[in-house]
Amino acid sequence: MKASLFAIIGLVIIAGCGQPAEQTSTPAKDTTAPVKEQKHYLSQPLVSHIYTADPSAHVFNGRIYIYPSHDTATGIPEDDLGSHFDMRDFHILSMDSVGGKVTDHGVALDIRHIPWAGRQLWAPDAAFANNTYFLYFPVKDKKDVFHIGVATSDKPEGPFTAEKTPIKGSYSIDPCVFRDEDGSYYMYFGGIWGGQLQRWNDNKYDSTKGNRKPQELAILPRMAKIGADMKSFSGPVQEVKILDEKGQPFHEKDNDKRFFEASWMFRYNGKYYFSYSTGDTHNICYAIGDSPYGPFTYKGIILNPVEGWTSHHSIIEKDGKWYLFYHDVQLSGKTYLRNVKVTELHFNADGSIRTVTAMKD
Ligand code: FUB
Repeated sequence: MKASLFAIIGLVIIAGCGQPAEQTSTPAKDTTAPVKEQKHYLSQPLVSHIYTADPSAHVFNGRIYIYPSHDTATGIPEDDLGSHFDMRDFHILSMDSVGGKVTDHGVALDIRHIPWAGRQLWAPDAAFANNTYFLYFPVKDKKDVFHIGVATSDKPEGPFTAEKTPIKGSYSIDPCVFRDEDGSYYMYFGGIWGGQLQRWNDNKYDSTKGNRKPQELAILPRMAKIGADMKSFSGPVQEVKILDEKGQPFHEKDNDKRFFEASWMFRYNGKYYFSYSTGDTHNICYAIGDSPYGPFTYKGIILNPVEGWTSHHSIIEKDGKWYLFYHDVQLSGKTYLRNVKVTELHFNADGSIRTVTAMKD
């Protein structure tokens, strides 16, 4: 009796905090999940009327925009390829500042309006250039191969119009688009296992290629310079080198440090910080370099494992403070029904990052 009373009170508190001004979609099955006791969590979900994951945050026009995946339960059984992540549209969230009211701007892009898409609309990112907002997204094509597409809008929250074909030369998942200080844009991308990166060697696809064995070198993320039109690559797709503190590459057995998915890039004190998820060991790690092309030297863990199998993040600066956006499964307890969160991120004097633990106990 006491437990259910707490659950109801918790649900009311969460619904009140995350109430969006422009809420447009409230699927009944997305809202009925039990809410766990609040005290163990460092942060609360930014919204609770839909499930959201993979938050890529940006500051546009002084406002924080979050480009997340929109998780839904479509009944696809769970497997190691992530088939249960069967997402079909994007909702963009925004807020004036961290702690402020969060607005859900409704459907920004639907998979039915992406001409080349088959299934599974995964983690997006966004950029602003040429007076246009660009939404970058991975989705499987009609042959079940992941590529990265782009869509445009004159507003940061969309709606977005998708290009008719994927970005030429793109593949796998989890695009992160980074603007360097000289105005150049770069895309970092890739994810192993369900993200299919293991099938791409020398930028050629081979559906028979499996995951690396423990003693083999770890698969590396990819990057490319983005062209002036923001819809193409202007340079070759190349590997992003991540090295240990002795300058050595990681092997697959180093799976608490090697790249799995969820690239992010930012600059801090003139250095380039490349961060990523280690997937099956659930860390968000970072590595530092002197150029957007790398190489990057592994430095440690930004975010310890969260509740749920996946971990994904983004990092931004707003008004002199740094923030880590991430997700866990507090609302649902189900690995494919996630909720985005944010917490402040702190740097030490030497440029290292203070590790965040999302569960308080
Ligand atoms: O949301 C689907 C996939 O799960 C993302 O692309 C990965 O980064 C992981 O979060």
